[in-house]
Amino acid sequence: MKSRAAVAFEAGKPLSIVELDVAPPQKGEVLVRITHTGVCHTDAFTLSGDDPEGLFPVVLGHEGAGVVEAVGEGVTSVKPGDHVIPLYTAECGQCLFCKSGKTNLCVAVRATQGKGVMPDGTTRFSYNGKPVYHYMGCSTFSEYTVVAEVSLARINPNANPEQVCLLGCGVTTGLGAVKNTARVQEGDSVAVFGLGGIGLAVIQGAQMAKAGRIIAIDTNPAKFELAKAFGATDFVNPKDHDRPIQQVIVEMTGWGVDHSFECIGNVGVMRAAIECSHRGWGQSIIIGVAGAGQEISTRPFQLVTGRTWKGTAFGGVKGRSELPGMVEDAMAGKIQLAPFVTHTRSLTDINEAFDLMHEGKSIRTVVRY
Ligand code: NAD
Ligand code: AHE
Ligand code: ZN
Repeated sequence: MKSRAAVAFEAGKPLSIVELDVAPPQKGEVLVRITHTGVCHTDAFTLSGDDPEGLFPVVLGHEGAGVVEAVGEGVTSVKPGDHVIPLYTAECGQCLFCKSGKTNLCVAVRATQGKGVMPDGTTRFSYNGKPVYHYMGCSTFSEYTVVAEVSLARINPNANPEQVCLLGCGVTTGLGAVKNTARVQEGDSVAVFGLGGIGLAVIQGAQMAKAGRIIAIDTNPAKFELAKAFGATDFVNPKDHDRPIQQVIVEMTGWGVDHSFECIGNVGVMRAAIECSHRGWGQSIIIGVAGAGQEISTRPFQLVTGRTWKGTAFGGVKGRSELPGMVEDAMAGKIQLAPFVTHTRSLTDINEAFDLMHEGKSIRTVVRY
């Protein structure tokens, strides 16, 4: 079948709106009609050419919501008409990782996903007879996409897809990082570096956990207003200080914060984030994705003196088990999604979503088909 799609033909170039050919779903696969997709910084990161797993031409996008159009052989957990959110972290329930009870990092389709192909090693997308790669097992920048059955969460059909698509990545990642990875407790102090969709979701999660002080840090002060609305108590622009930002945070708090979160993808800021965490028990959670060749460093003394460095993918959330409940929570007003949707665009204007992100004007632009 034909599908309208925004294709990244080359790194560093705008997406092209074209009509792709989409092959039918094979065994264990599902054809989904995407109705809405967010644009996450990770899409821009891969488009930039900095992603070691980046492949071109590719259909990017991993923060979508849609409706099942058709299912391949053996698919039992979803049927045509079901409302779904594609998952870049699958949940097969069978692999060592799923069964461990310790992680959400299912490996059922991860290896082929990282190579831009379906589990059988081929693509369902093509353009002028040539294969076009899949992305993160989702490829939500195509109206019709094919994903593995294990990469779909079935959700309440009455949910607002323009908002709940953000549970496909940004908001879930931030909330989950607080709840599952850091396990923030009532009264804890928190520092959040980077106030995009991820950082603001961390702030929302910290407020839900009844954190005490929530320090919001960004070089773009325009982000502070929304951070305040989500519950941040203190606002720091590193550009206002002539000393390392970790020093500023330690001075503000005495010994540093109980939890810090890096939501940018900047290895220098990752260092600042661990170094502003509390002597003896502070921890820092890396959420940001850093480019090929980048490495983190700090004095080992930072860890010797009781700090813990951690990371999180999709906030440690198991998508098939947990996303349906999070969608219910959003519908019940327990999770706020509306403030994240600062802009909407049609597919033909999807490149504006990237421009708005790079200009620091948007939190999330949601693209509708
Ligand atoms: P975004 O571009 O919307 O937000 C980033 C924010 O960081 C911006 O507000 C920007 O002004 C701020 N910033 C940039 N440099 C800064 C600096 N030196 N000091 C302070 N603030 C600075 O991005 P996003 O969509 O919120 O994503 C954030 C990061 O999280 C990206 O690296 C993305 O790839 C990553 N991410 C990771 C996961 C995961 O599962 N681990 C999930 C989603 C996104
Ligand atoms: N491809 C990159 C890594 C990218 C990465 O870390 N992705 C995050 C999700 S970002 C969502 O916006 C993640 O979940 N990672 C775990 C995984 O299995 O991909 C690289 O460095 O190769
Ligand atoms: Zn993302």
